[in-house]
Amino acid sequence: MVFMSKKIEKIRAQFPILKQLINEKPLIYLDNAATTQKPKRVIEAITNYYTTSNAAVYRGVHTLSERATALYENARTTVREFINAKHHEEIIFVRGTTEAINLVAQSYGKNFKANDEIIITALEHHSNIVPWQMIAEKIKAKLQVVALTDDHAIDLNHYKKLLNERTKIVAITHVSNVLGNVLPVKEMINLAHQLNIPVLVDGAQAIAHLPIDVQDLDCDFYVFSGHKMYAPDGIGVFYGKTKLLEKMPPYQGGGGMIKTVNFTKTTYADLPQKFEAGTPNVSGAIGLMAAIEFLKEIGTQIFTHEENLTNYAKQKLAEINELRIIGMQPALSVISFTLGKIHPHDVGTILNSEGIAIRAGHHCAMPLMEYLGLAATTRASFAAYNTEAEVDLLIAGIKKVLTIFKKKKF
Ligand code: 7TS
Repeated sequence: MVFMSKKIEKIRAQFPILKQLINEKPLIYLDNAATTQKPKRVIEAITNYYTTSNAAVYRGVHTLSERATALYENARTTVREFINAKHHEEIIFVRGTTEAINLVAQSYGKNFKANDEIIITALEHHSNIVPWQMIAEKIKAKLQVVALTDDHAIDLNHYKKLLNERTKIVAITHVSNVLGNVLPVKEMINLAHQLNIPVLVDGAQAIAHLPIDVQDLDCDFYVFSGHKMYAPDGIGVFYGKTKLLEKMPPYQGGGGMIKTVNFTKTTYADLPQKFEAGTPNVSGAIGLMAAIEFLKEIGTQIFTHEENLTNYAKQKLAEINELRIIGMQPALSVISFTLGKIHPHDVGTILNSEGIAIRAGHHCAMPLMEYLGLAATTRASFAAYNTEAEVDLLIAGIKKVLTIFKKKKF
């Protein structure tokens, strides 16, 4: 434990933003499921790039362009190794999870026909619902939603019943952004593959908290956002198996994604450029590479720290009578709760006055909220730099909320 807390202190020291006071209290940042803070090496990698190497990639014959291209492709290699993808061209840089899912829905979805079926789950973020709805509406396909069991796990029997020869794709989150539960994705992939159905896994909430091996999972697509794994905004990863990517039409047209263009016919570039139209986010990719180096350096034992911290927080929160933890499954780094009849926005505002940042609302998962019979929850989510002492201050903050509302006789 002493060893671990020294390690966490070392990690914290790498995050300049954590050193500030908010409302005269030390910042306690517990909104990591929304976005994580950035370590110095990520900030420095971006500054360095703009100080020494900034140029348009692929297009120039000059030194800076060559340097920028090499860095951009190194970032791709770093991502490939990080998720254990087989081929370099299977890593496509996108804006984030949302863009990656839209890409698959618009491109892979081009083959869908009326009455085809798309399977998602009741736990999905809007990003893994709306793009499918859009394509389903256009071609009159059907969205099928896997139900949850009474204890909020995926109902695998229902899933098995939904899988059939009309199913064209399964799109599932790896970890819920509201309840924090880890889905049995490997088993779900295996079941879909028995019917030759491809599976997209939304890894937005998993990538910073679990080791990811896309070959071991055998998923067909894996997507995630850099900003939830200590990297900058506006950069994300779309992984796809080569044989599927080769068959898919480009999602966007423009510069960089072509071989030849004339006014009657355009031929497309090979992978991965086929899916990277326009000037890419080079500094973002370099920031992502630095974030992966950071994650590699802190090592996977940090995941155990996050798990212990989540369990500790759950145990402490459960001791508060008025508080109800939402979700009955073991959680990974995310805890949602309600506090009597106090609105989560009020909880969030009072916690903010104590320097504590949490999220309140529907967490872009309105169908799940409806399923749970709730309008909103308060959500605390953890990252590598959070500590037990911060959880204790969260608990004290929540007790303060209760005291304020008791005085108001709410
Ligand atoms: N999928 C999941 C499971 C998510 O949690 C999020 C973002 C997204 C997709 C979309 O990611 P983006 O980077 O493309 O926006 N989730 C949250 C959240 O829980 N609070 O703020 C954003």
